[in-house]
Amino acid sequence: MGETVQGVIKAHHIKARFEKPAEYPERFPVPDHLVGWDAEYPDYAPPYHVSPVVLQNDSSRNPAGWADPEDISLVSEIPRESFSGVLRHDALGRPLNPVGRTGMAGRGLLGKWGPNSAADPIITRINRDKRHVEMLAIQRRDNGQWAIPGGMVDKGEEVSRTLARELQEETGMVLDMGEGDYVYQGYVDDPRNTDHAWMETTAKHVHLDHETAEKMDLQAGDDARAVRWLALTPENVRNLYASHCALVKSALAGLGWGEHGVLTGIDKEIVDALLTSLSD
Ligand code: RP5
Repeated sequence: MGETVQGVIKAHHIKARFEKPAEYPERFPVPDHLVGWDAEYPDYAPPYHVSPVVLQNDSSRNPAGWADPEDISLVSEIPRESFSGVLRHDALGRPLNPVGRTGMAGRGLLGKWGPNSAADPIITRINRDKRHVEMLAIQRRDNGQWAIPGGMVDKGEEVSRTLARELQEETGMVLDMGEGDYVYQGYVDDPRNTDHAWMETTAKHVHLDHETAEKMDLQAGDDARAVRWLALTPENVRNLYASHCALVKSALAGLGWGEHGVLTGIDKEIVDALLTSLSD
């Protein structure tokens, strides 16, 4: 049996060790064999970082703030589990990253101690003239990388609502995400992750026929520098933000074909060619 998308993302945990937002200090080095919390690493001394924007939104000081209190003893419900399963905690009661060490302590740019929930709407179409699969993508303002137009789940919000809301806010596209296929629910290898705060997501996929996709008006939202139908060349897929490469591969591998599926003939050839080149 091949690896699951969950397995691929957890096995890598690369961006959470080797990338970081500009405002973070350098991450403490974490070699592959010392990632897991059970591996002895007595010299491990990651810098502590919490972003000023997170402190400004500390809900124990600012009633309108979106972030947990910096003082963890003031957090009413410290997460005990997440999509990644039952969580471990350190001696101070802080939840520990379920994949392991990241070389950074504190929450960094993330508001919640433990899992920070996002939703990722994956919208694809086939461009038969260019023989490309294309994905509706945004260019992120924070680092210029191309990404699925996902975003954070608001407090108390249903994930299906987040998927449609983020899609509309970031790209202008109005779509019922209830129709989509579930692709993934779990940990994201995000460059903002720390030992005590990390991204998790729910990803759903909708494949549109070219004509329907052409009719949609696109408009980049505030968080995006640009929005476009991005040609999914192997290079573009590999360079997507965070774990989006693994999510897109899984979405495309799940596309049905033939009598009851979404793809027929030439479309299937185009998708299969991309998946083959991505498996090299
Ligand atoms: C990634 O961050 C998720 O996969 C999602 O795409 C995104 C959500 O964060 P923001 O775009 O709101 O910064 O980990």
